[in-house]
This record gives sequence, structure tokens and C-alpha cells, in this order.
Amino acid sequence: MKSPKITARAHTNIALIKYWGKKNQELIIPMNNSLSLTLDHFYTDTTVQFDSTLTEDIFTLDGKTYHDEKVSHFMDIVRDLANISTFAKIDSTNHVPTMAGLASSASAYAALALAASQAAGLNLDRKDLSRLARRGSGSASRSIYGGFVEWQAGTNDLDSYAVPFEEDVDWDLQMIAIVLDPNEKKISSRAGMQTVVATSPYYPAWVESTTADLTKIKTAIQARDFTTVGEIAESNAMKMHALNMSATPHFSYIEPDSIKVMDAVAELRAQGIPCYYTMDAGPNVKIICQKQDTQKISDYLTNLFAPEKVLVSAAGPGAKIIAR
Ligand code: 2P0
Repeated sequence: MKSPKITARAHTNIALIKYWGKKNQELIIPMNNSLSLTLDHFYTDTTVQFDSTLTEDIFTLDGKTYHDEKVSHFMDIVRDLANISTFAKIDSTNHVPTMAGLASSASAYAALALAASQAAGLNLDRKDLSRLARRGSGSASRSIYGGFVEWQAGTNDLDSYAVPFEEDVDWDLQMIAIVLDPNEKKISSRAGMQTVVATSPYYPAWVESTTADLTKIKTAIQARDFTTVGEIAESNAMKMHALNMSATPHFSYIEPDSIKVMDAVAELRAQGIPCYYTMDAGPNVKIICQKQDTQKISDYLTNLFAPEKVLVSAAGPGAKIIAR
């Protein structure tokens, strides 16, 4: 017997206020609230069909078969919820420019949460979808929604989920991703943040100052105060990267080319072009800017890096079913 075959699409998101540490690792409950922008250009399409003839889950990504423990564990959570024991065929395609290195667990688990829950006969509302996506990967809780999204940390499985802060963004913000290294990150987010929580003497200060950053950036977003949004996002990202350098053993995602981009952003600002950077668990740098300045900024960057490494994106939508 086969279930309905459901295809869902979810877009990736970039945090302006970062999630970097868990208070519960099994349930993926974060230490602090985070706030992101869902992007239009980078997304994952995932098709799920449960099939009683299967003896294990079969997972393909971009046409290649993988034995992925995280995916199987996530499917067990879906089966528990739906009270079924059937395995599934799961086919995912990442729609990011080839070798972009931006394929993210956020879009992956948001798309899988929606496709798998629907195929299993569950009809979850967006709050419960966000809670489910969170079990796959923390940042995926935010990709259920479009635009600006806040993941409310909560304290347990029931109250840790994302909520839309501004889903339809009528502000011409853009994000320019500079793809410096498409390879697998050396230290996974999961391992990196755990080391930081366990060993950085600055961790309590991070939680305290990130909570303050979040309050300030929400006010600035509502006021359409681009400078303040950019300054807070850039500062929050650098505080996260400083945590990594203060951990034992210390580590860093910042590479020489990352610093080259940061210097370029500082130079553009000195020339009067407002733009700010953020970085996640890898060397790629993302620049936040306003549409009117995008061309000038990408021209400047394509002089430093190959044009195919400079990818422009705007705010994007939440997760949705695209075929059934
Ligand atoms: C974020 N990142 O807020 C932060 C900033 C990367 C840097 O969420 O362990 O893949 O699966 O919950 O969500 C990446 O970490 O980690 C991430 P898990 P996840 O976007």
C-alpha cells in the first residue's frame, strides 16, 4: 500500500540574530530566540511517499542515494506522530546554483516536515509544522514562514517554535551571498555550537546581548531603519564568531577570503553605500543591502571574485505544497 505522494517546497533563511547553542540537544531547544529572513532564490523541493513494501527509508538528494541517520531519525518522529510504521521514499532537490555551498538544513527539514507529515496523513498547522521541522534542524523551524521570522526559544517541545514577524516584506531588502567555499564545513553547526556552550567563558554574555539585539532589531525593522538593522545584524554575527574563537578547542569559520569581503563592505560603506555583512557556519559571507544599491555592491564584488560567486536574493515565501 502506498500513501499519497506529496511534494513540498521550502526556502532557506539567513539569521540576522543567530541561534548558536541548545539547552536541550535531543529536542533542539535553543538557548535564545533568533530572527531570520527567508530568501527567495534558494530552496529545496522534497517528495515523500510512504510505501508498505519498503524495508527502510530510501533518501535521495539531487538524484544520489544516501543513508542519512538524521533523515531516518526525523522520519521516526513523523511515524510516531502519525502512529504508522511504514517506511518512505524521500526525494530531495536543492535549488541553489551548483556548488553554491548554501544548501541548508533549514530548507531541507522545513520541506521534509511538510511533505512527510502530509504524506503520513497529518494535517499540521504552521505552529506544529515549525515544531516538527525544529526536530530535524533548529533553523528549519524558521523556514516554515516567509519574510522576517522569529524562533521563540521556549523551554520544551511544545513552546519552542517560530512565528512570523513580518511575512510579506514590503521593504526592498536584498541579500548578496558571496560563495567562497562550496565544500562541506569542517565543523558542523551542531558540534560547533555544543563546544561553545560547554566551554566559552563568554557564553552567558552572548545570550544576554543577543536578547537585547533581538529587541532592538525588531524595532528597527518596524521603523524601516536600515542602518540600525544592518549594524545589529553585523555585530550579532561577529559576536557569534567570537564565541567560536573563545571555545576550547577554539575554531573559526572565517577564512582569508571572508575577511576580503568584510573589508570590501567596510570600503563600500566608507564610499557612502549602506551595506552590512553576516556569516554562518562556513566561510561564505552574506551582505544585507537595499535594492537601489545592489548593482553597485555586486559590481564591486565581481571585481574581486568571479561573477558566479556573487548571488543576489530577496525576501522569499514560507513552505508550501507544490504537488500532490
Ligand atoms: C542560525 N545557524 O541561526 C545559525 C547561525 C548557523 C549559524 O542554525 O543542530 O543546522 O541542526 O539545530 O540549525 C545552523 O544550525 O543546527 C544554524 P541544528 P542548524 O541560522
